[in-house]
Amino acid sequence: MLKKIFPLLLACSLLFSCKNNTPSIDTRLESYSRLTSPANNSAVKLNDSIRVALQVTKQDAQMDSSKIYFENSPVITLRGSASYSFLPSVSRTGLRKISVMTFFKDGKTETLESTVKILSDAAPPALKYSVVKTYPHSKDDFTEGLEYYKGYVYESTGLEGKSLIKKYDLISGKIVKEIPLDKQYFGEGITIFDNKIFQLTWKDKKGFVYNLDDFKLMQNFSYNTEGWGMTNNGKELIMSDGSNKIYFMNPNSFAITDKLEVYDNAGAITKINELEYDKGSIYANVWQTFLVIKIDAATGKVLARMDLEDLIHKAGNLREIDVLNGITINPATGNLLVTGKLWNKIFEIKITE
Ligand SMILES: [Ca+2]
Repeated sequence: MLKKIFPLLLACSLLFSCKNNTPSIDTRLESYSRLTSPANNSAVKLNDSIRVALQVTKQDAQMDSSKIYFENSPVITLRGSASYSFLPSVSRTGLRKISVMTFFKDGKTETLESTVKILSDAAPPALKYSVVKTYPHSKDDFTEGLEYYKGYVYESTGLEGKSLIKKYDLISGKIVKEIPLDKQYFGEGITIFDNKIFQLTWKDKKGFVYNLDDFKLMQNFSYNTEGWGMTNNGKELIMSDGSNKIYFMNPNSFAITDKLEVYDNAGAITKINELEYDKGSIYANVWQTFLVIKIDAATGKVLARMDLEDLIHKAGNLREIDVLNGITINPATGNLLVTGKLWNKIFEIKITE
């Protein structure tokens, strides 16, 4: 085995030196300094300052000046040292890059980078709720998308071979229209915009657009991530992909126009699933939890959280039902309509703060 590795290493090193035409120890790659702050992947809260500190590690090296950048925008140029605290100009949560370009007196220039997580500056309060009404829901439906629109519920369901889109009456549950997806697709979030239904699929990176009136397929679109939840803000489609990211998408070109990274005051909230936009906020199911979170659609901050575990026990036989998923607004009351995969009810809940 060793005999095989040694010629390979030799070949690699020869290739490296030939390609780069440099000696095997390249002094230009020698490090002069290291960033002692901020530590990579460290957390900073919105409206907190970020401390940058650089330590010269090479003996006799003398710093001339250094430039600090936040997300590639210059913050300050310092002479003779690189220790500085600044309040970043940022209103959104998420990962951000700090870089320091240092000039040494012998002509060496060195750039070091670190990433910080900008967290929310406030713990999300726990919202209380009460169930004001229940409506029927098919216990055969593996709910992935739920939207209430002009008196009818539109629902997209998952699983290959079982995925469909249906329209039904909220109060009676009576089905008005239903179409299956091709067997290879696992249906995910839906939203209604511009008299069309937009639907995501889970892993195929392919979405569908249907005419709202007759459910006729109008076109396909593609995206680069998994497809999970969907909603819209009256201008853009909004989608989740199972991470802590929420994407805004142009409804005509399907280009991604913006992206949020969702954080509360402790860290990223991942597995964001079904969505519902309402007056500048996005309600979201968090997969495999009992939580609905309320996200600020402008910043990514988690504004509030709501634990719906109580509903699971009212939603059918526990051995048959799956997770909480499916959230929409009843515009007549302003209440939320929520359900879950294979649940036998939709619950109308009123937030009581
Ligand atoms: Ca929804």
